[in-house]
Amino acid sequence: MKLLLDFPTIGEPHYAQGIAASKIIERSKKIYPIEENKHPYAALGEKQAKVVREGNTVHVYMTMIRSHFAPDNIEGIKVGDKVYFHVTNLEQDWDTPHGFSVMGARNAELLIMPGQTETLLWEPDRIGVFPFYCTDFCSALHQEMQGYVRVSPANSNVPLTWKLGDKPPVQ
Ligand SMILES: [Cu+2]
Repeated sequence: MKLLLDFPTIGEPHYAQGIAASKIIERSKKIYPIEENKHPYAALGEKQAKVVREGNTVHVYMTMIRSHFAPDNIEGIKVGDKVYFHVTNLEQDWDTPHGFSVMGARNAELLIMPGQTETLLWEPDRIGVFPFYCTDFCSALHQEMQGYVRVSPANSNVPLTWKLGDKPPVQ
């Protein structure tokens, strides 16, 4: 590759690389059309958001759009569960990726492009209330984009419920 430019970036702790925009623009994918999303755990609208328990495995069918998650409040997760967050970015504006992370997860956060669904596994190992949140700056309300999961003891019988905002919980 031909070196075009090389210099230290004073005052910044990272290095930079550059490439001609013309090499990228033609290959850039701007939108993942939501109607083409065939992910088996996608929620293609907030009405499809749900939480399903199968033994110790919990599947969260979650949506994200500026500036909230659905559901944003989940109860009835237990210590020792394997919780799969299947998070669908409902945006159909290009350049509006959202991120997803949950406190205590031992893997990297997700970066989810508009129209895509990605999955994060979380295995809560202690009781408590754990926030999940958007990790990619998405708008002025980015900091509001969060929710909570309550983790109960392994032997508790707290029912699995979830809700969005002030709506009553779904069981
Ligand atoms: Cu976001």
